[in-house]
Amino acid sequence: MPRPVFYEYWRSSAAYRVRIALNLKGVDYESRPVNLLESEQNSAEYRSLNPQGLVPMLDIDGHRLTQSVAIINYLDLRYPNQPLLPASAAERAHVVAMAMAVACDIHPLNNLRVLKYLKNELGHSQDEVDRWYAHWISEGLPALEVMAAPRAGKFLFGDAPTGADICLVPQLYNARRFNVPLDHYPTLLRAEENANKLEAFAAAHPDRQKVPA
Ligand SMILES: N[C@@H](CCC(=O)N[C@@H](CS)C(=O)NCC(=O)O)C(=O)O
Repeated sequence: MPRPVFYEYWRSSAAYRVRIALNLKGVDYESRPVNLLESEQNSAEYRSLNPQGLVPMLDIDGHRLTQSVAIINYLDLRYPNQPLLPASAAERAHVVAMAMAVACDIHPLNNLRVLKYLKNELGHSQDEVDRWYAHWISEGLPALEVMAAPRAGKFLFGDAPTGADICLVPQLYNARRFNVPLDHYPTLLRAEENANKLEAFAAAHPDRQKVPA
């Protein structure tokens, strides 16, 4: 099988999630940058690969996979070493709920195209857009802290990283970029700190990616 090709952008948090999963699973891949600031995601060429015009997209095993959570799920089934979800149905639902609290309820509201629409089409100022961004993070993270705390260990669930940590770490990276205070989330910060001690997470950090010229 040819090497998987990963269409991504260094600062995309959805791509950051998949980089972590690829690293945790030990999958060797070729990175193919899609420059979001140059709107390459909207080119006819890229939309022919992903009709949604979003990164990431993973070309693997003859499949073109989109949606970070679906890609991570594929990788988890395809490479069962180091499972990213617990085996029990109830624990799995808990971990998926935490991942979705980020991936479905925080991240989409702060996506580039949403921010551009607020500014360019609806005429909001940069200050208002920044407040919007911070608002949805500050709305979502307190709930995630409460969800995670009772069953967290070194990570959001127990002592091994799961899909929930894979979604958390890029979201906290985004929060810091927009100066959102994070002091009230000890469980989230502990999971992040332990995650970033792992090379799979550290190597996926945006600062370690190739930035398009
Ligand atoms: N639900 C999608 C979200 C993907 C997404 O929002 N990607 C962003 C980067 S993090 C993007 O491509 N944005 C381009 C745009 O907004 O035009 C996933 O998890 O893969």
